[in-house]
Amino acid sequence: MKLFYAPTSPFARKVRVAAHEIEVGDRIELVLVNPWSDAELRSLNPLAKVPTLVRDDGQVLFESALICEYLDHLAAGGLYPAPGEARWSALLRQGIADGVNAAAGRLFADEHRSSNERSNGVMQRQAAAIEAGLDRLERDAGTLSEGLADIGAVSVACALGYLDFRWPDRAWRSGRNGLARWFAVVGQRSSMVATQHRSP
Ligand SMILES: N[C@@H](CCC(=O)N[C@@H](CS)C(=O)NCC(=O)O)C(=O)O
Repeated sequence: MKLFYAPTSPFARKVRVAAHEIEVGDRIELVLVNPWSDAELRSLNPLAKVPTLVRDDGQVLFESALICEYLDHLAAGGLYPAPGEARWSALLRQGIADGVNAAAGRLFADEHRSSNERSNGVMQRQAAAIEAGLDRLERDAGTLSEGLADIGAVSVACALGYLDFRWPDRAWRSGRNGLARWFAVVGQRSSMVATQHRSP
């Protein structure tokens, strides 16, 4: 399989961390691309976004949530609890973490636009989504898996890692001791260390 990715993408990192945790990483060839300019990526995925997975049979999957579920199915990985509260909680966490990442990505991009190309109102809305999303995750931080054993925990770890990458000085840990303590542990896992963000 080939995974088209960018080293700055928290969604691509989520797939890579999940693959590592369920031990399917060695079946994936990584293809580094710039999603803004890569013509092959556009030909595979009409949205030209990373992550995009080309399966061994040539079929193409995109959307990190789908790719993670596909890999988990291939590897019988167990990142998805059976239908019930544990599953709803894991998928809700994935949704919140992905939303935080989407807001953080837009905010970071806006911060690098000139003041006449950006809207303060939109930027405030993205910042509010990040803060409120983190507060919501903090509420149940005590039940997050320290083994990154489900897709919710993988997703939350990648969202926190992305904030540290984009804004090393942003005090997201302040008032969020549960998330901070948890991330200090899971951030050391080999899946997280092997997939650290870096500027291309
Ligand atoms: N919902 C998508 C989001 C993917 C996404 O937004 N990827 C960004 C990089 S973090 C991207 O490829 N952006 C390029 C673009 O928007 O053209 C997923 O979960 O895979």
